[in-house]
Amino acid sequence: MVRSDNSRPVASRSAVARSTVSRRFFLAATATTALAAGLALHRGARAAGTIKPDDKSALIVVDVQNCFVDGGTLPVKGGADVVPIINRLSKSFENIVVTQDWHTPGHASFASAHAGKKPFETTAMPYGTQVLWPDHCVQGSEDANLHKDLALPTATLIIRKGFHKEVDSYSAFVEADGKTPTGLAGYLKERGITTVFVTGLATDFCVAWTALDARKAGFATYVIEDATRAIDLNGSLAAAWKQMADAGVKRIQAADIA
Ligand code: VGL
Ligand code: ZN
Repeated sequence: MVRSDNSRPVASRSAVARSTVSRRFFLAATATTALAAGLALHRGARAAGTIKPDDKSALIVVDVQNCFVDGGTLPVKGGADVVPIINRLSKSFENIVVTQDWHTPGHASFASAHAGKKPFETTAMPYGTQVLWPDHCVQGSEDANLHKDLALPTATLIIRKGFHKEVDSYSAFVEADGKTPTGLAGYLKERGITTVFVTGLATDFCVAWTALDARKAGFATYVIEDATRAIDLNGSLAAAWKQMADAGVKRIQAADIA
């Protein structure tokens, strides 16, 4: 406990000098600690390994597919880096669900399906603005397969999404029309899951939309940031984190998981 000098009615010169030195040191140390704590809080960090998933928790592994890593049709920078992190995390989870982006040939989210449009431009769809992508993750193709090093033998469900030709589905819960469920919420709820931890690709699209819909469906929701990688198109990553924070999605790191 730090005690004020005023509590000493008489102080010798040397005691005052000593206390000045120690107060200065204390202030400097406090400022440094506060700064470090501020940075840590800003990043959502907590003491390592303090979140322990239980039997009501599920790990959701979003779209860790060939299409989203180097050599794929819509590569996300550093996409393959999430594979060993997710494999390690999976050992802490009793319940694991995997998703696959699973488009028809000529899917409406492909720029090639819209005359005069190029990838990464947008178009108006009946359900809102749609970013147009290169052809990717076509059903049954090698490109749509899960990454070969993803090792999740205890995963119990693979949910495929984006298979309606005229509707995209970034979210693993609800298609982009905002109303067609994929069935994932029902599966998780029937199995008594209350908390989900979202990982995979891409942070600012399928991971974010999945996390936001998880909150809407009533799940406590964490995104494990370093187990995701982003596309970051026109500020989409910062916007996604803002939306997730506003919705009560908690941003954590893999080291936070016990
Ligand atoms: C995704 C763009 C298009 C994703 C899927 O998995 O984040 N992004 N389709
Ligand atoms: Zn897609």
